Amino acid sequence: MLTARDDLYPSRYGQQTQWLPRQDPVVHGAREDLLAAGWRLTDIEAFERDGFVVWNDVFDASEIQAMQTDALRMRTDAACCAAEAAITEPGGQALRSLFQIHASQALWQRVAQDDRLRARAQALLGDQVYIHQSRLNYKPAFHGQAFDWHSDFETWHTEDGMPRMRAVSMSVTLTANHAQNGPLMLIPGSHRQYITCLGETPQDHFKQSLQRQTFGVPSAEAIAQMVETLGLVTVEAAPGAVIVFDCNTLHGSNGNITPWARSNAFFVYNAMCNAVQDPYGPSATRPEFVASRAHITPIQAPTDPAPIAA
Ligand code: 6CS
Ligand code: FE
Repeated sequence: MLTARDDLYPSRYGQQTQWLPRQDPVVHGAREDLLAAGWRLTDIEAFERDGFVVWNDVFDASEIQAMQTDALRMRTDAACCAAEAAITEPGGQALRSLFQIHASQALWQRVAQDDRLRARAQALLGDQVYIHQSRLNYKPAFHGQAFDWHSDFETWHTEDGMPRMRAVSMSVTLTANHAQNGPLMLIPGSHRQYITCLGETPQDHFKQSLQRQTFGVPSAEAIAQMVETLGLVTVEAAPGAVIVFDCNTLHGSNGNITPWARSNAFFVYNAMCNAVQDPYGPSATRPEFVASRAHITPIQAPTDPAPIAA
């Protein structure tokens, strides 16, 4: 009999990488609910098999224009850039990420509530959902730096106390994601195994990991073996696409030295029944801007269903 605090996914202990089996479904909801929310059957099958799926042309040009305008506004807004939720690129001043955009900015709250995201996440996870984390990753032209290979769930479980694999990320492409400007790379099928990481979590790890994550990342050998077996997919997409990926799908992205920013807005939907508890690792809880904890309530449909506009 499992107790509520049994840790099915222990990580960052011992000397050896372990490959543990996933003990949670990938698609939690009923197929008819996913279809009713706008999932196509081929997408459901792809998500189940690969741990991600890409929807093109979800948001139209005017909606993307509104998001791009607001992303640029926030990037030059002194209050936004001074906030704890603003993370600069390692060793530089360029803005790398702006967290908690769903809670601090009206436009992004509206995007997070949108049926094309929220309703589809709710159907996939088979429960009401809340935003565990949101962020705008700017990956600026010339200065955008890499995101090392990782499973988000490994961090959210170990450092935030997310019990099970019942969360999904939805990444809206605000600019063209080319092969050259540091697009998201994913390992198809990697969501089915949980690769434990080595090394103990440093104190206040988020102050380093959000700039460059070196703990809670699988070993190079494990990544090489996964890629050898499963391959590697680079997502190239026009603005307005949505990259939907399971919380445990291994992903990363290269730096960006091109003149073209690769800016994406990420919303992480977690099932209410999977709300974060105490961290499963030894570290202290992370701040609210990285992991919602203080007021966990289901995200609702937009009160104003008008198209997204600045
Ligand atoms: O620590 C986190 O929660 C963040 N780190 C990465 C590299 N991806 C997920 C999330 O943004
Ligand atoms: Fe990530």
